[in-house]
Amino acid sequence: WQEPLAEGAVILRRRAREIAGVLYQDILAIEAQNPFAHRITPGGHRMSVAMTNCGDFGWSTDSRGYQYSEQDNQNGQKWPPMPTLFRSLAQEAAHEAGFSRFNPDACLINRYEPGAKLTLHQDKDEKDLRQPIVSVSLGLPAVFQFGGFERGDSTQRVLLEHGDVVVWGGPSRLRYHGILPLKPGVHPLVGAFRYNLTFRRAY
Ligand code: MD5
Ligand code: FE
Repeated sequence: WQEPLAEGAVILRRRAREIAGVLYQDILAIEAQNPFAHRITPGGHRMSVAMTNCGDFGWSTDSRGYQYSEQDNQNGQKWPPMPTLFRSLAQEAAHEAGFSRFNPDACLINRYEPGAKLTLHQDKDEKDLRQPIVSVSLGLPAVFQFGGFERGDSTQRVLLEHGDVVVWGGPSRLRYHGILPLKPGVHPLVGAFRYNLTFRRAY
């Protein structure tokens, strides 16, 4: 069922639950080609979230900054292709939320272990900010922080659980957001992790 969060943002609760097993196998296959890594931010901090990517472009960060690139700067290899099921899920979810022509060229895969968090930030490295972002949560639940258009604005807390899909578009595309430190636990499918797929149109 659909749960509107704010203008342009809608939660499709449990939307990916039935295909979660296949999505997880696809994640493991991507990981085998391009392992999860804790990147170092330009400010010199090691991220608590481990990341990999698939698709034509991947997002990463290093001393030079944040960017999308066709190769992983850690190993010089192209990112693994985006699995067919990833693309169709992202396109269908975007369509259901009213974005009919979404065709992602990048999928960032975040892996959270207990304690891992993502501090409040905006996603604005993509070229066309009219394109939505589709995010898919798997594994352990997390508390998502949904803020306003400035860092200091008050935030709403939303629990995101296994199989939940969120489409972030329109004015909500540029809201500040983050993930509170993950609580320890064990999920029957993925173990002691939360995974989040974020589908983007980088260029
Ligand atoms: C996550 N990931 O759960 C989130 C899901 C990231 C990230 O934030 O940058 O990897 S994507 C949440 C999102 C994206 C774009 C806009 C908004 C939220 N928003 O306006 O709130 O790992
Ligand atoms: Fe983000």
